[in-house]
Amino acid sequence: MELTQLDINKIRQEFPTLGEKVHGKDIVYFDNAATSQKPQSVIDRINHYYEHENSNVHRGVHFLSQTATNAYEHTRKLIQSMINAKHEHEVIYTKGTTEGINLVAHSFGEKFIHEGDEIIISYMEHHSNIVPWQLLAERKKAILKVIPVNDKGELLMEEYHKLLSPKTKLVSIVHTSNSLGTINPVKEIIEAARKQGAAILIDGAQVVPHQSIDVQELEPDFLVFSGHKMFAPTGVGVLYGKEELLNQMPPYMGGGDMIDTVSFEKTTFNDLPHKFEAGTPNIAGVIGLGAGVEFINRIGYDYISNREKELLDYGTERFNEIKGMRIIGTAEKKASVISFLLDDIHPYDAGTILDQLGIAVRTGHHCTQPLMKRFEIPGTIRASFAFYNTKEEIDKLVDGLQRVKSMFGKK
Ligand code: C6P
Repeated sequence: MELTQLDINKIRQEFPTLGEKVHGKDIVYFDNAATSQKPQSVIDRINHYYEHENSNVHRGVHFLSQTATNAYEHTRKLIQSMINAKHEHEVIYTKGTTEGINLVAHSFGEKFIHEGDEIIISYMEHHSNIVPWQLLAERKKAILKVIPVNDKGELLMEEYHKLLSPKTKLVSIVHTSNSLGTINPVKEIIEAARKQGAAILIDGAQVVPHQSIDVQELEPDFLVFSGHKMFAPTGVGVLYGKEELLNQMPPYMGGGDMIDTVSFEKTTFNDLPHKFEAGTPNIAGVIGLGAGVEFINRIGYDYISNREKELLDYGTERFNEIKGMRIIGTAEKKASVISFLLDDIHPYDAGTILDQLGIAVRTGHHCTQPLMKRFEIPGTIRASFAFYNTKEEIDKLVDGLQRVKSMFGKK
């Protein structure tokens, strides 16, 4: 679908929070990598569920339960089609990316990781894709190996190929870095891991909201992402896993809905996907996630990624006009994230002044402390754009940064 600037203004009106005032100023929201804003259609869909459909799923023959179950399962179909999964039951609902990775670390790790096995991650992983593997490595006496990055914030692929060996049992890599914006060569990463017989998990938290992903083409074993970064509510996300592997993995949590039969002597488990969805799930969240996917479908990934590329290029150009600007993360392939430092001004101070101007950016280590250590910095100021942002908003941020500089007596 071809969208004009006029259309963007109209779409912005669908997001109530984009009309908010902060400290008396029109809000400029550049913290989309932390969480995106929600369109009215998602908010309305959640309200509709609570007002007209509220009931538990998979448990009742009554009308409301059937209605809620249908809506809940409809989202699964939408996700299946969005990522082109072969089977609907390869889509497992989680709380988000973090829970998806922990599920795999526990369940896959329990079955397939043994003493001396190796797990490969990278320097640019979010803590969610580091700590679960560290805990697993400790439990199993396995070894964690880390792919280094160059000064532009790109993976050193020759080092990756050297780290791979028949001992490698799992490679878990972020598709798009939340701190640097780097888009990793996941196809090459997956193919090389596959040759060694290793399983591959892709952390898709920062890609699924921006770019279309086809799991049958890429062929990861697992893909995880969060609803709240893709216009949907918090507390809901997805673990995609290949059927064959998921079937071999033990349950993560025990409880209602994940069982077939229970007796004190022996319990048997439900089929996929329910085996991994114990307890009453986040029904409203899942239904809201479906509305988020429908929103993305309406706008179209092509439009989203083209527009975000335009914003990234414009932002990078404008930021580079500022004296004392140091962009951290200058990879050839980048998503719409600009992380930077300004002279020797502490990111927290800059963030606080920008907030007074109504501008929301994130400051700090962005849950990537090892990466910050690699660049020998305490953290960055991060502006992350969504397709609904505008060049005028970027201009406001640039003016704001000049203001920050002058408050610190910088030329
Ligand atoms: N990054 C950011 O501001 P959860 O919290 O489970 O929805 O997502 C965790 C996560 C995992 N991987 C990547 C690449 C991520 O970016 C995130 C979340 C947010 O950058 C919050 S720290």
